[in-house]
Amino acid sequence: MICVDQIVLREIRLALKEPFKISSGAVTERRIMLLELRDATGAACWSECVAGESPNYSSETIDTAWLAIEAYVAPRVLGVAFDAPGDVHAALERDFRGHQMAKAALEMGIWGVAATQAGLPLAKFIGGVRKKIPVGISLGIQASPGALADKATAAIAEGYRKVKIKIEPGRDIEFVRAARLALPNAELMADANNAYTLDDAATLAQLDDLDLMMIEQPLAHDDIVRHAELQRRLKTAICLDESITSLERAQDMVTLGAGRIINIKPGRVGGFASSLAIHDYCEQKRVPVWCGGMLESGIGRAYNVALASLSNFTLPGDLSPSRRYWEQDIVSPEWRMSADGMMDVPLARAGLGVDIDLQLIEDITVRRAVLRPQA
Ligand code: OSB
Ligand code: MG
Repeated sequence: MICVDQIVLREIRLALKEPFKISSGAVTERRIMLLELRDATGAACWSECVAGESPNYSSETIDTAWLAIEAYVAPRVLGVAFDAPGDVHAALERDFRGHQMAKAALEMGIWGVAATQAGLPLAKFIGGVRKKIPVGISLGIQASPGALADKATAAIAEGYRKVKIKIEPGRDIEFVRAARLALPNAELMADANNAYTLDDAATLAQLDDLDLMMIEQPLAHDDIVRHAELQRRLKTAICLDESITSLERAQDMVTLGAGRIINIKPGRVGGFASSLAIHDYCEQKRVPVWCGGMLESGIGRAYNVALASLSNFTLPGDLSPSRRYWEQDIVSPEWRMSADGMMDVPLARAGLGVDIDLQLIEDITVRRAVLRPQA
């Protein structure tokens, strides 16, 4: 049984080493919401909300998520006894639409608390089978094809097992081609973050000659049907990211042939129970999945790494090591990648498997709230 009796919300500021630009916007400094959950038995765990500063990825932002957690998510959890963490998702979905990232932040924290309570590493607790995970890098939109080719070449030299290239109209075919010419054998893919419409099908079909593993979310953020039409016109596999917000949307993708691969981000689908359900469904349908990233701190990374240890996470995830994003991460040890592009799943201790740098977090906290059960 698990019963959360206190949640501390924090907003921290963490500057990225370099700006990250996608088709719908750029970010230079992350505003990150952290949660510290305490169970009535004293077990505690941290979690992270992946909502960004502006609503360019999904409709959520850190500010909407803060409000949603304070006003709607936390009251459904605080002082409520759950038999198992797998029960929390349904309780948060009942008569409560949307706000997946807000819900996920708390739901995942409860999985973390439960793993800690059970004395198991989070990966083991959720049924993970991998000891290490293949790592890919997501490269933001660069100034020129040559600059992109240099970054991609450096990433492969560092050991990354996949390079994802952000594209947008006007910065697509020539950019990806430059990377392909520089790296004839590398695993490359493109991510458009909704920058195209079906009218661009002929442009996107030019990517078919560049031997990509997949093209991620070319069309609208909530579209399935048009992706199915586009997939019929492309040889390259479509991978959906933004459109998959639940198990049902994953089923729709498979049923309609709207894509052949899913990028699972637990924050986007409402947490771990939903991620596990999508994972299991995809495994049964022989649809490979991989773990996406939202420029998480080391706390969010712990959850993603645990999730990516499940059996059907067969493709490299967007799970770059701490050093790629931050001068100093808020956990220790920091997340590292080996020279052959693998990240160890922490299996030696219960819970997240990393220590939280509370002093650093205190120093960069700009807002804080303590939530307790209503009297
Ligand atoms: O579409 O996968 C995406 C970051 C912010 C918003 C959307 C996306 C991304 C990434 C970053 O690609 C991947 C990472 O965390 O390294
Ligand atoms: Mg994406």
